[in-house]
Amino acid sequence: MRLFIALTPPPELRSRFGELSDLAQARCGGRRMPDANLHLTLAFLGEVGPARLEALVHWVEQQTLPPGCWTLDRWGCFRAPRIVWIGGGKPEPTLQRLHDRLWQALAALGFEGEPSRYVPHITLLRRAERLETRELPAFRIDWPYRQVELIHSLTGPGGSRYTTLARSRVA
Ligand code: 2AM
Repeated sequence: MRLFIALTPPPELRSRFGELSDLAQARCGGRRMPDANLHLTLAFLGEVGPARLEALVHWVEQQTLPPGCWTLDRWGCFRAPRIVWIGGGKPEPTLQRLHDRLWQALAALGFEGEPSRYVPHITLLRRAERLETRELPAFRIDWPYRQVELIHSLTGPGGSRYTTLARSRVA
């Protein structure tokens, strides 16, 4: 199973991110992510077999996060996969610590693959035709978060379908 650990936005933020997706698509073209799929990946785990899945679910369900708030105010793109995203203009130390703490624990559970540089982002468009984000309107969204989710990604012809398998505890 293809798995990742992510923060998922509350409904009111999903629709604001969706509005930004519409603006981005009008300018950049490409494939817009459905609002229901918008998320911030903290750890992409790749293919995970059933034996490790059980340990992972158990571990996620035992976690309680220090609550944090991520400020999004920046458009960005990844050129090779032609992704347009939103993220933070400033590094977010709480998010970085959460990412590091997750990967420390994941390494102890036998997972590898921590990226050398973590760029927190929410993918809005894939296969963009024009990677021109400079003239898109300025925005600022504060996203308070308290919980991570372990998510299963099933890729089909119509895109990815996400299912939450476990949630951390809320303090
Ligand atoms: P992306 O949006 O930048 O592609 C599910 O695929 C999530 O895991 C996405 O948020 C994706 O980021 C992220 N991810 C990180 N590394 C990945 C990889 N090597 N392959 C696919 N998805 C990856």
